[in-house]
Amino acid sequence: MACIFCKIIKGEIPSMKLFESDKTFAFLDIQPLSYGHSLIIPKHHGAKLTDIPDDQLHEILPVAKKIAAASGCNDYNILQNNGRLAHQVVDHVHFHMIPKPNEKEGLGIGWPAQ
Ligand code: IU
Repeated sequence: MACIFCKIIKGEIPSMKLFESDKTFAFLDIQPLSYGHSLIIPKHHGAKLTDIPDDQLHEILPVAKKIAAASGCNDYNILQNNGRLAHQVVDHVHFHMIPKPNEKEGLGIGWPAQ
């Protein structure tokens, strides 16, 4: 299995894990666009959204909401790059949660602005 995100799920490659269930895995992005930039992924391997069964996607947004809330982050983007023209680089479906820190207050308690 050459997929790097499958290796992260299995623990063969270390990650800063934020959440795990039988269907879903979340970890900090290795090249964050902002402090707390996280990736929420289905464990089911598939390059594109159409490759993932619907029942494997149900937890994605609730987990993204939980991670954002736990970090005290109220302003954030959730995005999913699907396909090369949409700037997808890693061929395992993933959703970005990208915090938009408030310049004065940062992300909330314990999460400084960058
Ligand atoms: P994209 O949506 O496929 O363009 O984004 C891939 C993301 O995966 C990007 O933000 C990378 O920094 C991130 N990433 C990672 O967190 N860990 C890795 O080992 C690899 C990529 I490869």
